[in-house]
Amino acid sequence: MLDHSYFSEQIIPIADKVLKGERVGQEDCLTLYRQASLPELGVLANAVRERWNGKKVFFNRNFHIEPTNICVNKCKFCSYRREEGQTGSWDLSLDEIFTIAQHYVNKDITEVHVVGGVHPRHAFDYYEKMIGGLHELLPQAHIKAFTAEELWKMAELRGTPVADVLYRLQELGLGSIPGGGAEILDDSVRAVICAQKISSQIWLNVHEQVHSLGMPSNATMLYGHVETFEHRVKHLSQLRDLQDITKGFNAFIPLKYRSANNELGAAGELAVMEDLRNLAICRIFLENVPHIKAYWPMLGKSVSQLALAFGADDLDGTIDDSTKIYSMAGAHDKNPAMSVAELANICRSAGFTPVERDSLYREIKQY
Ligand code: V47
Repeated sequence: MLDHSYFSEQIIPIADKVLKGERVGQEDCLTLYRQASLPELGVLANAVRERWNGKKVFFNRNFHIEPTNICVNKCKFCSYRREEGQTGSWDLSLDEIFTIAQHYVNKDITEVHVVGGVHPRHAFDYYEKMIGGLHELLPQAHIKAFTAEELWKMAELRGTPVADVLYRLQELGLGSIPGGGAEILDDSVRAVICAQKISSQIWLNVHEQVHSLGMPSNATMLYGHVETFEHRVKHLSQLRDLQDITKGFNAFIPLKYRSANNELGAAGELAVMEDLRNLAICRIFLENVPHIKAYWPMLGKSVSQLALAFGADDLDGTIDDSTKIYSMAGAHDKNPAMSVAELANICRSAGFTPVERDSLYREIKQY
């Protein structure tokens, strides 16, 4: 049992709950955001991470495909979207997508992550052929594709319920969906930062439907812009409630708002200390979600390594310089790629056991 004199007076009752394995409430969570010190949060987050994952840190061998940056939404935090025909826009044909995937045939990749803008016109058969074709080319790889936002708008354009879209894509090889598009699950915040996006309720509902088809998903939270601590707590609370029902979230990924080249830029960026505090609080509050991911292309390698001491147990993957979303928003690594050896070294030198995983967190190899 830990010495309670380590914690300040207002944190002791919360620390007690966490260390006994009890759930903390929304008010507790606010108190943590307002008053807990980084070392206090580190101890508590680590207790929760060790209960789930011991000393293991997971990563996988993955790459991204970003089919288009043309998007009907005009999110204020986005540095990536372009109008159709605008300089810097792209819209890959199926052949171009398969050429990228071809490069990974016979390589030991276990996951392809597909995410892009919400294109105004692509018919559903473009997405069907994309998923079917990727599955055929890379049958050993898990396909994690399309955010709830993309899927909902696909269904709207097709004129069918999103359930039909999900069912059809699953038939063709979709394995899970990524956690993007959640931003902050509060419609007043969404009205400011991503007014055209689906509502909070729809985002949650799409994930619930994904889970009911037996597919897992992830959840993100874009933090550090106009939201308050109360909004973050509301966001986390809704995720925790859904997880109680479905148990379908594999990982939670806090995404630090990056301010370069977007309209919210004036808001600046949070200090690293706040990133670590936030990550630890998310780990503590979401005690029913097995994994917390420190997404290194966004956070950078050194902060991601630090994050392992504040509740994170997953580093995403090798990436292979296949994503532009974060470098366009000002993330430092302009060509994000890491070898398995480098990932393993990051874990080991921080005192953790590196574990290569598949997309369902089954262990492939310990290093
Ligand atoms: O929803 C966009 C975020 C998300 C910025 O599931 C930004 O494993 C910060 O969801 N600053 C998409 N963030 C990416 C995503 C994701 C990433 C890694 C792993 C997984 C997973 C999912 O990127 C968007 C948005 O929240 N984003 N612009 C920006 N300027």
